[in-house]
Amino acid sequence: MKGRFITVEGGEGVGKTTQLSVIKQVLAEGGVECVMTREPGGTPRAEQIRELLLTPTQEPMPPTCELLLMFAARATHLENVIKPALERGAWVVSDRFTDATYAYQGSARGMSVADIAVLEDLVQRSLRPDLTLLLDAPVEVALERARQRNQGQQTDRFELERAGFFERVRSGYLARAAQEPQRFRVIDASRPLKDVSETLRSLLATYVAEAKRHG
Ligand code: Z5A
Repeated sequence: MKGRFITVEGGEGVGKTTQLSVIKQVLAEGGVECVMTREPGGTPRAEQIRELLLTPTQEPMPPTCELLLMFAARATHLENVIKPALERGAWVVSDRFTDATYAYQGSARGMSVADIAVLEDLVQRSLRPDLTLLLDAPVEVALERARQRNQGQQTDRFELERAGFFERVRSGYLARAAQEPQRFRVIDASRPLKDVSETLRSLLATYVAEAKRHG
């Protein structure tokens, strides 16, 4: 069976990181070797770039700088983690990938979608996720979860943004899901944790079974 590339997407605080353990467990039960990773990050150099992206500083970060750093991190992540894993037949699950760039830098920051597409082609060539799990919840629900989680912790550069920014992120994601319904599965993440986990579990178990049939 060839490797599959699965991405997990959604706005701040929606519950992506929490659900990664469920995803890992379902894939293990399906007998699939799976590499769990994240963006921005996933390699030592990409994690350094993540620090640059998330740490608030006096010097404002122009949106173009933010966009290029996202793809710089992605380039090393792809070459050193994602592609080698897929080539040996492993499955890769990434907590965020390029749909986040379209939602955050494109929809929310207003960067040109055409420019993002040029960088996507340059860095990824033909590589795109096989399946994208989009966890979706109203912004006020997700931000309240993030607020509870972050108590006593330092706020990162994205967490300083206002609700309107995260509304644009959400609508950007939903628009992409509507454009590519065969790749996206939109999951209502506003429900209780165990219901969201159950939906993911059954959806992924079906996906693994189909992948085994198709090779
Ligand atoms: N970014 C970008 O701009 N462009 C890009 O191309 C990429 C990223 C790749 C870092 O991402 C930032 O980079 C991100 C976008 C930007 N900033 N933002 N926003 P990140 O993925 O590393 O961000 P994070 O801080 O790790 O994740 P997150 O989005 O804030 O949260 P989450 O992973 O979706 O949520 P969680 O930590 O799993 O859950 C939040 C809390 O809610 C936690 O206490 C859970 O226990 C609780 N929870 C989870 N699910 C539920 C349910 N169903 N009910 C009740 N409570 C729940």
